[in-house]
Amino acid sequence: MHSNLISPHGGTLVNLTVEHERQEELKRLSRDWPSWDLTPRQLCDLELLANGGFSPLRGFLCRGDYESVCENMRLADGTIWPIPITLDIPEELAKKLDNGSMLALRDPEGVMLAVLRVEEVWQPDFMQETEQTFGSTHPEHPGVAYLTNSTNPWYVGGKLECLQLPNHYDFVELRLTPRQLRDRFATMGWHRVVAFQTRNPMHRAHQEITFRAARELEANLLIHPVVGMTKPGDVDHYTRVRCYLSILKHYPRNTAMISLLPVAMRLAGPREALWHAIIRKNYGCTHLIVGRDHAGPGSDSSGRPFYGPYDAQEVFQRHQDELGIQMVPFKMMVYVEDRDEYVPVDEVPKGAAVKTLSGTELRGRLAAGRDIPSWFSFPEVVQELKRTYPSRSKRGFTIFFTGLSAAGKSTLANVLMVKLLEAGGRPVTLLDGDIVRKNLSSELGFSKEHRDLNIRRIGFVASEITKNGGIALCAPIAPYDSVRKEVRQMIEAVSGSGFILVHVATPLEVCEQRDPKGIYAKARAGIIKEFTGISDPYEEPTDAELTIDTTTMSPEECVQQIILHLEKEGYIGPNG
Ligand code: PPS
Repeated sequence: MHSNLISPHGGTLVNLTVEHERQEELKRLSRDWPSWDLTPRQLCDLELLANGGFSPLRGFLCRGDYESVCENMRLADGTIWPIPITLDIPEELAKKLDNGSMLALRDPEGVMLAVLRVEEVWQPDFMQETEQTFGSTHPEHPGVAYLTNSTNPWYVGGKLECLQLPNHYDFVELRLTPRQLRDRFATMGWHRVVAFQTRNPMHRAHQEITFRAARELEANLLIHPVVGMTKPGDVDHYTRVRCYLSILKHYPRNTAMISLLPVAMRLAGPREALWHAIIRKNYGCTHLIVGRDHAGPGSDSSGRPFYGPYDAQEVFQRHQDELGIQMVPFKMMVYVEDRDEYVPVDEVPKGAAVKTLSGTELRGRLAAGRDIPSWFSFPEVVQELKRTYPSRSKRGFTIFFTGLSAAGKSTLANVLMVKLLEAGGRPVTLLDGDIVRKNLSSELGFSKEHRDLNIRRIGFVASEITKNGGIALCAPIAPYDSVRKEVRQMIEAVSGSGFILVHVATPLEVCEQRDPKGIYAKARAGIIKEFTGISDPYEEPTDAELTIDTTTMSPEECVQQIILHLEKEGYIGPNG
């Protein structure tokens, strides 16, 4: 144990907020400066830079520090720092900036939060960054996916002067800054504080870990959940915070507290564990609990984990002395039935029956409206989760028809809509290809770019409907696989599952023969260009939940297949 090496409550804390007078000056001067509206992730990074959570950083990384961090997990001066904190901007803005330029950083409402004194603008090598930071270039790794799909191509580095922290209106009293948390610990006389990092609801296993850690170290406990950005598809932070607050009642009075951490996770596993440690030290903690697969994204779709279960612990161990905060390692906890107790997997008595319940299983039980066992969680937590995740028969969903023109998409969608309305219980919205093109996408043509944009718009509307408990029926041609998958992801992110792709696979010859609008004839004659199936591609889906050929079946028969599928998957009950 090196506890006496650690000064309680953290070390030097950077504070980037400037005095009132300077703030007024910056506001005046900013009229002549370019400005940038921060993305959600950049807002999180800015908040932790501004409040000192990212001490010793004083701004977004410049190239030398960036490359050194990616390669060696250290700033150029050798200080340990494992995650690149960079400000990505589009080329158009990058071209306006030079060493010495000032860039106003604003929130989505246009409020100026900070000013960046530009030192360097450059185009990073994302491939190299993903390899070095995540040890992976797998597109299913959420950190890799973010860097590849959602990051602007230029980075701008420099020091920051901050005017104010980003505004938050939720759980305000629980959002303590590093300074406030350190002061609180000092006031309460908490000298040893063990932090528990989480992006999930806490159940009995987690509570046992925190109990054990606090007991063994004779320390107080800080539940320090991430409420910035976590893995897409995670339980939203509103629900989680309500769960944490209810769990807090199960700890002895004045031994544990909760504060929210507005960090944007990268899910970089071992590197992220070190980063979490530095952040927790800055927030005044002396210890951090590191469990199984800390800050890892789990496994890819073929079941291969991105990181070994205890990689993060090993890396932490190697750097512990220079981090200035200690790790409290935990093996996976399992429930031992005979003892009605959670124990680390390596402490299970020989032959004892153990139980675990995976996240996937938990989601499955909630979706099916089944019970969550009391050995797994607390009734208050289960109740909160059930409120947020009602069973599938009460959730929204999207049925996305795809297929050639005249394949029968609109007919099936219309019949299905009527059947669902007949059954009642949820609002139904039909987003038919033709109707969408008359309203939402009236300015678009049929290039790949415009078709993709059209489908993204439909996907966006459908995801809003699904999120709010409605049924969206979409019926565009949607000829391209990648954008269909994008829409699937968008909708699955808001509803767990809730996306049903129906391939209306009526063959081209039949569609052309039907030709109700005479449109195939025009396409053959070259009057209509880029016509799907004739002069433009249609990529057959390989991920459709249902494939229906309308050549020989009546619309009612086809729709019956869909209804049976919905019943089987629990989206509708026998009575609708
Ligand atoms: S897409 O590819 O999903 O954006 O297409 P979508 O929005 O479904 O629009 C297809 C309807 O527009 C008519 N139309 C064409 N379709 C395909 N290719 C070309 N070039 C084209 N030009 C006009 C066509 O009638 C489609 O209607 P449906 O209802 O599918 O028959």
